[in-house]
Amino acid sequence: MKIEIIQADITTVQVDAIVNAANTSLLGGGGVDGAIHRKGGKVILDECMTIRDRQGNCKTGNAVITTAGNLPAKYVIHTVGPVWNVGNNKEEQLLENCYINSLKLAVENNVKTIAFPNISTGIYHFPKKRAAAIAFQTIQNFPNKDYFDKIVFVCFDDENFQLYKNYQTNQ
Ligand code: AR6
Repeated sequence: MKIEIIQADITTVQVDAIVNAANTSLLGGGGVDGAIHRKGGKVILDECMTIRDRQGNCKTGNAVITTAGNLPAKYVIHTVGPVWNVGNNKEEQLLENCYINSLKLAVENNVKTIAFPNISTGIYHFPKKRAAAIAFQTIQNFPNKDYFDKIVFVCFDDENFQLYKNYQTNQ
């Protein structure tokens, strides 16, 4: 399994699945979630609504999958990151769960290439350095990691891009 780090808008990335940093409603929002729904089109929202009708809200740390509408990817895996609250609400474990549950769904859907945004590090204010370490460690510890051809960390802001590059260099 190859790990790639790029600085880009995740809606332009050509992989089997991109991951969305969603919220429990699954109905869209700002940040990367807004960009994915805007560019992917209504089909993504329709599928999210069908999932909501079936199971209700998506709990923090869990993930669901839809098709990707007009995006170059085949699927969008929507996961709900924790809102950072001084670290007292199991935020680290919940962020780890986001990566694990997204990877599990990917394996179940024959996704061989997957791109992750820096979940929770925008509107949800998770400290970026800790989030980067969790992202790397969780992927490296995933039992089925060699199932994947490629896992891409898509950084948007300069700070995250530098942190991910440094983390990889210093390993
Ligand atoms: N491509 C890749 N990364 C992006 C993009 C993009 N187009 N746009 C932003 N980022 P955020 P969260 C980065 O706020 O913190 C939404 O309203 C951004 O720089 O999108 O998990 C949801 O509906 C940051 O590093 O997600 C939720 O309510 C990272 O994506 C809430 O925000 C995550 O930032 C989720 O907050």
